Amino acid sequence: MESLASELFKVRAVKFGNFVLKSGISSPVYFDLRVIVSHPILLNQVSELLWQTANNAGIKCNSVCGVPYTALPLATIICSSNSIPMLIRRKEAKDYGTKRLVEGTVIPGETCLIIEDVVTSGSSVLETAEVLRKEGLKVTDAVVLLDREQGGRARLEEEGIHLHSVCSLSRLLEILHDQSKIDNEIVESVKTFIRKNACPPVNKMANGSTKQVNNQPDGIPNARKPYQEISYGARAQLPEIHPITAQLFKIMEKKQTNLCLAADVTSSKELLQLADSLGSEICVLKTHVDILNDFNPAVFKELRAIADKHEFLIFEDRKFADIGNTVKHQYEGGVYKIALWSDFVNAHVVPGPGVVKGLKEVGLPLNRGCLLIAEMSSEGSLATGDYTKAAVRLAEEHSDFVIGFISSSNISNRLDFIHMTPGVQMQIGVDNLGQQYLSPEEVIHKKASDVIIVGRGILSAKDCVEAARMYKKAGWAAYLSRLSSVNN
Ligand code: S5P
Repeated sequence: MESLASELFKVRAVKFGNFVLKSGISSPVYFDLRVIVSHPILLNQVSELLWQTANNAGIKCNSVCGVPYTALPLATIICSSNSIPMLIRRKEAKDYGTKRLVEGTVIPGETCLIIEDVVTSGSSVLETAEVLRKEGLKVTDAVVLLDREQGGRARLEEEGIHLHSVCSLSRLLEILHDQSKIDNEIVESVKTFIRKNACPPVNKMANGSTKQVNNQPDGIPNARKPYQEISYGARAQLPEIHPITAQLFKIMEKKQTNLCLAADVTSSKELLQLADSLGSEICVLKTHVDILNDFNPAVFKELRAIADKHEFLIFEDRKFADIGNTVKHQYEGGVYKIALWSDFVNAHVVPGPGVVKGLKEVGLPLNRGCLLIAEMSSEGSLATGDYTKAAVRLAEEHSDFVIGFISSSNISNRLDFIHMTPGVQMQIGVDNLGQQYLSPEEVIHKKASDVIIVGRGILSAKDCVEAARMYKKAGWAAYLSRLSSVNN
């Protein structure tokens, strides 16, 4: 164990410092076991230790399944070296062919052992166990390399799964301390962090399912706590952030702008002219391709070139709202071929998960992203309360593709999600069709959104460039005052 700990430290699979986690919490320790695939000796050593731990615990199993993705190579090595059948759990069911969630030969009634790299709350192991159990398999044990001791063991036990760990976080700290790799101060700060961040208890529901207790304030799921505030630039560096969100945060920091232009014009020439003259003021240009009177594909080639020149992203505000199979075609094909030129799109959540799954099939291979419309700026909007909460949950379940929300305020404490808010003008009020306007200060500072979306506030001005500069300045000032008021 001593040599393994020292190797993990050496290859930076375990790091000490200050790491902002997706939840916005700063952690003094961070594990990234994905790196071990680049170190074959270590990879074999970890696999061997996992299997030894299973044997020492007297576990009998018919097959082994690694929690995707980090534990997949570990399970493969274990199965190959010990001649045990392996099962692979898919994260997504394929839309074609066999539609299986588990690959390999499943014999209902047999026992499958789960392998995982790190356990915190136990939720990843549970997710995999649920899928295997639905196939009729028995899941009674899981073997993990590292138990962070944050409540995962107890949670799994409640679900009938015994957790066996090769090493606990406290043991790892002890070994690294003995090897003089970390000092007392680090050991204490990690221990305090673990104590304070134990996972919340679990509610047993009447129907037998379990649900994490929401201990966040004000009924909105995971509303951001005021002390969790970091810059756009720092958010770009968050672990496992979507590449589009990372790119967007970097652009915002570099150009000092959180302004998205709603380029609601009906001629292509006007669209391109606007993009070029306002490009340096904005981080995103939002289009409604279907309002152009003279659309042709060459326009979007040109728009892409302008976007690259001025460094902004293109967001087609298509508001997809159909079943998965239809939105797939709408996104990929037709005359507009939106997926070809738009960095990200948005979708209503009214159809349920299918709309995201359909879009994802097209967008994921192209590295595109999607915002979910969790709230709307129009008077009498029905997107409120439970609907908004459902949108947040859907985003969390598909964060490999969903990059954030269209919402009037901050609705998720995950700092890797971006919040974009339309209905912004200097002059607050309502237009004659029910569009409601708030000021940049209100939206960015008070409501803690990230990006202001401005259309007519700029487009109806005498001088669009000057108006865009004014919104850019106001949005950025509101962001700076939010940062300083929260962090001081
Ligand atoms: O709730 C919403 C969502 C969106 S994306 N309310 C909105 O107004 N929008 C879009 O933002 C709308 O389609 C339009 O393109 C832009 C607002 O334009 P403005 O002229 O009212 O600033």
